[in-house]
Amino acid sequence: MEIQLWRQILCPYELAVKELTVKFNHLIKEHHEKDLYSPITQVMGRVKSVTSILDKLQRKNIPLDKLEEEIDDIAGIRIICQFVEDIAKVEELIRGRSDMEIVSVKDYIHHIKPSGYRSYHLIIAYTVETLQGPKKIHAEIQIRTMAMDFWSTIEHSLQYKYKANMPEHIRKRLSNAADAIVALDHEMSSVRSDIMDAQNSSMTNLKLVEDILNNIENLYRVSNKREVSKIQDEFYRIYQMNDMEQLKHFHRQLDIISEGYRAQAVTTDFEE
Ligand code: 0O2
Repeated sequence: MEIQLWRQILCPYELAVKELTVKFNHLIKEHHEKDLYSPITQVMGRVKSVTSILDKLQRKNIPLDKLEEEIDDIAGIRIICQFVEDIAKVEELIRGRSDMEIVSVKDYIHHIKPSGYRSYHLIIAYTVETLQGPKKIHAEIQIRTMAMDFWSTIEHSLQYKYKANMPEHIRKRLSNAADAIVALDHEMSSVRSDIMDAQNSSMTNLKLVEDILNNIENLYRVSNKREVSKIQDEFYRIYQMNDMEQLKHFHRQLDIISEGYRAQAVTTDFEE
């Protein structure tokens, strides 16, 4: 196939990867903005390389003209979660969408591959708009935990290096590592609620501090500089106490002061 034709074939898949990456990243943002725990931690996307497509065609004995029908992972999205439990939540989110239709599922978490590979794969049908009009393509979404991703990235590199001839001692080490990853995911799940609580309060703390600093900055524009400087010192003092309740109280007090200045400004405007 000519290089130009490869570009033409891959172009809609490139668009799909870009769009899907934006959409999943936006889901993370929406969760954070609503102060909700996001089951998605990170999103990555790639279009399969031409060499990898050619290898797969050869391995599966697929003719070149059946490439788009038979290869489902030309467009690939990887969604990384913190906990195994998050994977089902991500699937639920995808099932609830009108722009992605799940056409098949491969559950390598309950059915671990002989290599030790664990991941949850969804093949989705997704429509992209091209110059020629809408085009429905397939894309593969791999959903896995950080630990599963760590293992499979390393194993993938070794597979690439050794092809079918992976030395037995390395295969054994990888298999041991795969068992350790199962145990690690299990351990992390058992302290999931504590980890989620810690992450939520760290996020709340971050937003509170951001809000306080914005308020102080606004006060700087409308009020006496010495007074604002005192407020700022007080903020640093309370911040160092590492006490969320004190910080919340300070935030409320600051809101009242800011409100007072706003009311004053409206009255002055009105009088003028
Ligand atoms: P690449 O380089 O990631 O694109 P198969 O028949 O198993 O070869 P199929 O039918 O497409 O492939 O489905 P499957 O098994 O769901 O595999 C799709 C992708 O999952 C693979 O794509 C890999 O990315 C990943 N994967 C599957 N099995 C393993 C494994 O044992 N180890 C690792 N590290 N990854 C795996 P490609 O095309 O093989 O490779």
